Amino acid sequence: MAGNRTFTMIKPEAVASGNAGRILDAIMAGGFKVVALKLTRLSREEAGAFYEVHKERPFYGELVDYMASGPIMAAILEGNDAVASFRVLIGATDPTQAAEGTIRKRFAESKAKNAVHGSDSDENAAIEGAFFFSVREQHA
Ligand code: IDP
Ligand code: MG
Repeated sequence: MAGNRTFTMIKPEAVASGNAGRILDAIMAGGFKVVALKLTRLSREEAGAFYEVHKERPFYGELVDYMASGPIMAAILEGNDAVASFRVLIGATDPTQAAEGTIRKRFAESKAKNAVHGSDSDENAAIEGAFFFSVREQHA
C-alpha cells in the first residue's frame, strides 16, 4: 500500500528569492498537510550524503555546492499516496519539461535550481524525514 507521507525541501534559490511562502501555499492548496517544518541549512558533507545516490553523475559536485549554498526549508507532508502525488504536484525535474501549473514550472530557475525536492519512494521519504526531524518535531 502506498504511504501517506513524503519529504520535501524548498531549495536554496527558492528560499533566497522569497518564494518559500508561495511554495508552501501551493503545497497546502495541493492537498498536503504540513506535519513538520523548519528553516535550516545543509553543510557540504550533509548535502553530499543526502544526494549520495547521484555521486557518479556529472552534476554531483554542482548539486552538492548548490544545496549547501544557503538556507533551505525542510518539511514532512501528509497526503494520499504522498510520494507519487507530490511528484505530480511539483512536476518534472527540468522545469522546461514540467506541466503547466506545477510548482517547478512556476518557481524553478533551471534543471539544477529547480525549487523543490520530493522523495522518490516511501522508504526514502522516511529516511529523509528522519534525517531532519526528531519524533517530537513530527505532528500528526
Ligand atoms: P528529482 O529531484 O526530480 O527526483 P533527480 O534525478 O533525483 O531529480 O536529481 C536530483 C537533483 O539533481 C534534481 O532535483 C536537480 O536539482 C539536480 N539535477 C538533476 N539532473 C540534473 C542535470 O542534468 N544537471 C544539473 N542538475 C541536475
Ligand atoms: Mg530524485
